[in-house]
Amino acid sequence: MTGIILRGIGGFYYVMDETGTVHQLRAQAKIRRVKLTPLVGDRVEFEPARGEMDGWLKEILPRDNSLVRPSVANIDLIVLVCAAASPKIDSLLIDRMLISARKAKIDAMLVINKCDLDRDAAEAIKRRYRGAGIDVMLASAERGEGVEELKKRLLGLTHAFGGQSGVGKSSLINALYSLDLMVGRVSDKIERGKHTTRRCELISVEGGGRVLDTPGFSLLETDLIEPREVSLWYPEFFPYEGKCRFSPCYHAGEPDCCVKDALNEGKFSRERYDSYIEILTEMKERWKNRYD
Ligand SMILES: Nc1nc2c(ncn2[C@@H]2O[C@H](COP(=O)(O)OP(=O)(O)OP(=O)(O)O)[C@@H](O)[C@H]2O)c(=O)[nH]1
Ligand SMILES: [Mg+2]
Ligand SMILES: [Zn+2]
Repeated sequence: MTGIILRGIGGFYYVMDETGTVHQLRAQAKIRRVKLTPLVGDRVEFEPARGEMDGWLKEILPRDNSLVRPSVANIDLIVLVCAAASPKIDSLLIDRMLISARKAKIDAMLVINKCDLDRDAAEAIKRRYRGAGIDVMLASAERGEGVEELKKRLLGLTHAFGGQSGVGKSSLINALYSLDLMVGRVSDKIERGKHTTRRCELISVEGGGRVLDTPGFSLLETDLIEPREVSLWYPEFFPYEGKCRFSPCYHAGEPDCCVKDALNEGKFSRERYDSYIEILTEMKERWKNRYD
């Protein structure tokens, strides 16, 4: 039989077949041997439980795509979530997630939640991503703002929510689909989420789509990228690529650099440029040491 993994806990995988029945399965030694970790969203072949006999997950079918963080497979869209305030946005984390999604050929969008707390901050975040090649939407899960519009955008898609802990991923999913997922508090002093959601869980929703709530995270290692290719992950630079005096140009202070000129003319946000420089610097270092 074939099905799709909804979640995995304590060595068991919960797999839904075509009729909607959910099976509890263990992974066969063969899968464990090839060190291929089954992911939520994986399409699999399995042998259902019979009487006293356990059910077994036998084969992971080829993936359309997969991500490490959140760890999921076969999604149509990743909904990156940040908060206008509390917790403060970790822009570099969002930019790293954008690169990971683009590399995995997964469509990404950004939802700026908690607009009710600080509308100006939300608008400032939105401006930062103009030209970044993604849809950006403002929302408040608390007030229901932006929820209907977001729901339309997500209709029929298998979509995963990802981002820092405490930004309101589970709250948004609850508001979108009238669910009752567990929601945590943001601690007052350090303004950090409490890692309320502990595992990925795929849920079927009205309209034929599926939503995946995922645990918040704050660290993300970007895959090694050759330094001269880092700029390819910043769509803001595309109109200027190849027009600088030097080739390749890292757009990091070389003379007659069209990207730097465009930055100074305000064609895209300085914060995005700063995040580019930060990732570029990291990649130069890692590239140099790549055989160590
Ligand atoms: N003011 C305000 N608070 C919100 C909003 N959305 C969520 N919250 C609050 O933010 C806190 C964290 O929400 P969660 O939905 O648990 O956040 P999460 O992103 O799922 O966090 P993890 O599961 O830890 O990754 C809760 O106290 C929510 O009530 C919003 O739009 N406005
Ligand atoms: Mg959550
Ligand atoms: Zn340049």
